[in-house]
Amino acid sequence: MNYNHREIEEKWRKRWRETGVDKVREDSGKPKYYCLDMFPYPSGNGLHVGHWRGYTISDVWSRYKTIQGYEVLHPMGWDAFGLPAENAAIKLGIHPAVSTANNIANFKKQLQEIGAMYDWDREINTSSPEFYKWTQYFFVKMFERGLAYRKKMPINWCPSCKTGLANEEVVDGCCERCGTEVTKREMNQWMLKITAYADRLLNDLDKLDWPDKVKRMQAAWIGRSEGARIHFDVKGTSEKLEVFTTRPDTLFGATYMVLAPEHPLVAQITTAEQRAAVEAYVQETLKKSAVARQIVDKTKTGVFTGAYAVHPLTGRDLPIWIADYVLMEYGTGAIMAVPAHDERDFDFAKAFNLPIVTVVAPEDSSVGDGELYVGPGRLVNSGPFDGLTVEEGKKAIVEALAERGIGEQTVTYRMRDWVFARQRYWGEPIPIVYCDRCGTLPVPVEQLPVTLPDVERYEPTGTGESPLAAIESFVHTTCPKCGGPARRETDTMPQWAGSSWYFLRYPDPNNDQAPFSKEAANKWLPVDMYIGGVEHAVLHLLYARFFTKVIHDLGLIDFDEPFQHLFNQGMVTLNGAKMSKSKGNVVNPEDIIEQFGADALRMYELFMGPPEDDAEWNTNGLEGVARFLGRVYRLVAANANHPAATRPSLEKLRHRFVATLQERMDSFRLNTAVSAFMEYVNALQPEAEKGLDKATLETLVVTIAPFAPHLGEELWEMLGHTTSVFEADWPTYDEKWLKDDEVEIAVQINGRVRAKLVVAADADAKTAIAAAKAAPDVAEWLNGKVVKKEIYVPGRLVNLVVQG
Ligand code: ANZ
Ligand code: ZN
Repeated sequence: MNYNHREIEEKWRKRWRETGVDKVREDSGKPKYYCLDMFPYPSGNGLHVGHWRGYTISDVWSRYKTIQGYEVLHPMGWDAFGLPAENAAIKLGIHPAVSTANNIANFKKQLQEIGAMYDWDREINTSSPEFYKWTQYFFVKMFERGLAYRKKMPINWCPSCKTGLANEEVVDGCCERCGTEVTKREMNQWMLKITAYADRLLNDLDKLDWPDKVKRMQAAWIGRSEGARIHFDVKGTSEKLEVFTTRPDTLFGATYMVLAPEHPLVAQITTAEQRAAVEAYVQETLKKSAVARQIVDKTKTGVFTGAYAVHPLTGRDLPIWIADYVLMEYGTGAIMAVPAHDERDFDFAKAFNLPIVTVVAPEDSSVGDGELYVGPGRLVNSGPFDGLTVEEGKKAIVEALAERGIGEQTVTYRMRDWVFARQRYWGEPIPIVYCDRCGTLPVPVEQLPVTLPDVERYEPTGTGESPLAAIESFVHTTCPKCGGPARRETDTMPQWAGSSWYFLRYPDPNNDQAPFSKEAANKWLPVDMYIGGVEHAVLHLLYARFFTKVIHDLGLIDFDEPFQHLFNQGMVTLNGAKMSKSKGNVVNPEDIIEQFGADALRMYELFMGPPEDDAEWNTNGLEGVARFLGRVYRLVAANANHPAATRPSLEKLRHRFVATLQERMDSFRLNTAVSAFMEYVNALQPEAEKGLDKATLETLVVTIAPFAPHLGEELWEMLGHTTSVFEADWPTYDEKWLKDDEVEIAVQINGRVRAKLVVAADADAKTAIAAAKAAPDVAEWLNGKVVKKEIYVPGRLVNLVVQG
């Protein structure tokens, strides 16, 4: 009668493997449910109990949905390309393919130990040619549609990883992976035109059941700004200077212009006297990160170019400066400065003694001339536009400019196109061939995959070329068009490529004719529940949404958003810090499973706290959960062979438990769902002497099975069932058992008990007093008297104070 977790867990894991209980049945006829984990990067460190929080949540949820009657797709795979495997290869001299395979084997073993219900027949690996063939295929399709293009441009360059980085991989001016400060470097880059999808990526956020925080982060990343472009003449030249502004209404307040130091016009317009100062400043700026340059309250620096622009409406001269607070990557890389109404311009004007002209005044004229004012109001000092509101002014001024052909309404995005090339080895080769005669050509689809060749040395060359460039047999190929000699592209795709569409592959993982069949994808997607860390709020989730939209537009799927519901689990901390191998504060799941069992670990992972919040690991808490599972085991075992007859007290507890659990599951409060079991078992304890009935035992076992699947199966078998508990039905409850009890209350008149009355225990004062007054004995007493005061003590008494 003792709970032997080792024996039970081993027994059921073996049984599941034999019966294939976790395999998806495509023909079951049940409604589908796709529950997906963000697949892991198989690192050499293995998984610690912190990683298991997310995997536990998704597995519990998948099993819950299974018992609820859904056909659940809950697959797992490996995001296997990327820098860490390659960096490890350089350090340890092991081929990335070998170390990746070892790491995958270890991860898989670990995941099987938590009893997770993955359908391993659908396992995918982004670094396998069968998979990356299709990643390359999507690149070719994008190339054909003009969505993949090559461009010489300054890119973020990590001097330590010796590779280009996407903007998304630069955090606070440093490389996301190694922390080295990122510099700029001019290189030919493959780019994906994600900006063509900016509006859809923004607008379709509305369709998604995602945490607001994540939606806001994506919206901020896309950064849509409505405004205008305005053209200024550069005085004494034929050059035009174009600015982007969100405040065309303040045009009359522009008193100077600012170019980003990298702006191409700088060299042309700078006067001889100013050249030296300008060049020095440009050099200085190139060393700074975009983030450092944008800090609002930092001291403003800049240099006058010696040149002037002409105000398009007043004809006044506006000195043209360069300053690092204007970024080349945003808008047009140039601004009209309006110091009276923009904080950064205001600080700059103060620092360099430039004029400040107020052109918007608040209705109560509480702000004086030359002071900073960023609020609403009416235009002043703006010639024919005086008196208009800010909104009216924007419209009228843009119209006036548009008539003269020197300005137009426009939208600008913060998001840039996606730098889609890395000068590294361990990634998907970009399937492009260069022919001297035919130009740049995609590798024909029937020749895919372009397989990653073996190399001797993984070190990036540092010349800006990937290690593949040194492999003659890879580089030299024949042109797919003319058959003449040609060269292959040697850059590889970024880490994010495979993860941008892997979720589409699980429904049809072995297809070698297409990335997936349309039918399979349309059947299973969108993903119903996507579970993973909040660190993917922007990059992965944005790229995956972009790929999905492109694939939709290629006609390969009918939906255009991949993940309907997103859940971000909180982190597990130890001593207040995020668990991580590098910090040395990890708890090893193997040890925990050996001592307490996988079921206890699973349940504890949920019990730690609200699933979306960070939670501190506490071994005492885990022990408590393990003891609780022992109690459940003994409670069921003691009654399994001779269940008692049903009785109302058990019925009531059971229906109430099911209702409570249901409510907590539906609102995804999985920690309180675990407490519901504890509350239920506590309430059953006094009933246990009289014995528990079959319905009580089965309800407990079926509902606990998603949380503690090994124990669930064991007890289900003990109750005489020969099929898996996951084929059982989720229990329902009857409202009638939820109604509260009735209680007997006393009715006093002037402090003396005159009658007894039965009311609902949760009756409110009004109902109880009305019932008291209407009671036969009481009504008699009240006859002809005036009730001065009515008091209700819930569950106890009604006191009526009467006169006369
Ligand atoms: C004149 C003006 C007057 C502006 C005013 C603001 C207030 P968001 O909302 O982020 O789109 N700007 C434009 N391009 C820039 C660049 N490359 N680097 C730095 N700043 C730039 O901000 C748009 C505003 O930021 C633009 O509107 C411009 O300043 C500035 F009372 O133009 B504004
Ligand atoms: Zn050719």
